Amino acid sequence: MIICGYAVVIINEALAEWLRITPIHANEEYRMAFLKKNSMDKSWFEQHLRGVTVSLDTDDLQNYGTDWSKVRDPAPTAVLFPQHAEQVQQIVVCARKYGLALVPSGGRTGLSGGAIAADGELVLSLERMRALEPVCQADATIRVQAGVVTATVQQQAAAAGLFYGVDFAAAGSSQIGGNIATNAGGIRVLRYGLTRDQILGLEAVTGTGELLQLNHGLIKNATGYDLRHLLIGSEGTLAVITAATLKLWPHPGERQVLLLALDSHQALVPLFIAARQALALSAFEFFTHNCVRHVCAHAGLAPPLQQAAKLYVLLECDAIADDHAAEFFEQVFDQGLVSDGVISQSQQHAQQLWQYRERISESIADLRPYKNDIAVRIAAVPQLLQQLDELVRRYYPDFEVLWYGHIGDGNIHMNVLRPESMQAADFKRQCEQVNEQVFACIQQLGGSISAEHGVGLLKQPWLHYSRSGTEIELMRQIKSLLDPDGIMNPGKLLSS
Ligand code: S2G
Ligand code: ZN
Repeated sequence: MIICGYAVVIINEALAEWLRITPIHANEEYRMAFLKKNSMDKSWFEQHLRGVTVSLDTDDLQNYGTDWSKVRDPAPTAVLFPQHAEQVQQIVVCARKYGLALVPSGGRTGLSGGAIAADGELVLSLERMRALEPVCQADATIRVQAGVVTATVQQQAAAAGLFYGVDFAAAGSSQIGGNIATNAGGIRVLRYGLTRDQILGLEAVTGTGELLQLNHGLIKNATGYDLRHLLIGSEGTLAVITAATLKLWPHPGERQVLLLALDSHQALVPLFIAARQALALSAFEFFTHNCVRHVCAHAGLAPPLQQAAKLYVLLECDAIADDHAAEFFEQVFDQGLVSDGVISQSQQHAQQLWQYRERISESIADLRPYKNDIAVRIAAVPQLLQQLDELVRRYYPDFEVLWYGHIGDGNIHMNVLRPESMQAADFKRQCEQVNEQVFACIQQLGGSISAEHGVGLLKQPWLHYSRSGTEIELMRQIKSLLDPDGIMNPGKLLSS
């Protein structure tokens, strides 16, 4: 074989044309030679992707090539802005033909590096695909394109007297397509489930360039494998989500928030059981006192209670009569589960109390914490917290660790703050060493090393703690079927 890069490109191009498939193993070499040969300038895209908006601007490459994890420096080749599914198909077919990697991109609020483009990929941004249809009252659904912001869906549902069940702090920036690709959870999974549970119809373009219309908004459909659930949570590695039909719920009306002080994490599950029996719960969250300290400093808030507590529970339920609330509080106080508490007196007060939980993440974002987002069955939460507490004391004696999360679905966020005296690289290395211990606990409890933030780039080395070798091989085979050229978000979720 002639060895110069140019000749390799010619041979590969002929091969690709003949096979209509670019062999993934040739991709890197082929791609670099291709980029060089074709100097991938604006005219190349105008020629090969007619009608598709493309940006090669440095600012766009920097902005669209990263996500909230910032785990690698962005370095995409270009950012593409399709307006509809047919243009997404056009992009996939072109990427297959020339062996170019695609990174689907929504609101880029991900925390595991799933939307990072650091190796010359093409970022496929869905942000120009923002169409939404009117709410269908009969079906209690809304059909939206992938680029619609989560908060917009919430507003459209409320305007129609209905309720979109998924909510989290980043809802004002995240997009529905990205929520589906990562199966986003949030604060009300306890009552409404995950994003997965809201999807009645799904439109997507697979890595072969086929356009799928899945389930068509049906509630019942017993006609074989449910392919929408294969794509939900696949992090852009199988297909590009282009639209969805979302389930809407009856609006819950006025809600009550109780913020309760606890002396021990052993009280968490008994309190959860008591609350679920006594109240119509929609959320049951917890956080340690140092979370309150960071939120109060960040947001300029007074502490929620006069006396600082070891940890807190914030629960949300349907509005309750004063005497019922007092009765519940008295019950759990007498059982020694809580030491203090406050109940919201208005919807505005409820929203104020939510700030102590919802603003934790933003209050420490600048400190670049090392994040663990783990899950076990609710019954195993006390044992997990006990084991992790012992690990933290042994391996992180000088680190500040913030614990918060969603007891109502077994999801714990363990955020470790880097000591000022420690270099970022040393800190990351030490945290990753401790991961082996943390994830061994998770594995022993049958838990998940990534509850809601996805695997992306960051959690890949530890996937085997939650998924068996057989499962990982099956995932690889499914990927090779839906993305035979390996162009779909390569290197994410499954190591290449
Ligand atoms: C939460 C938000 C992201 C983070 O607050 O429940 O999922 O900081 C988190 O971990
Ligand atoms: Zn969370």
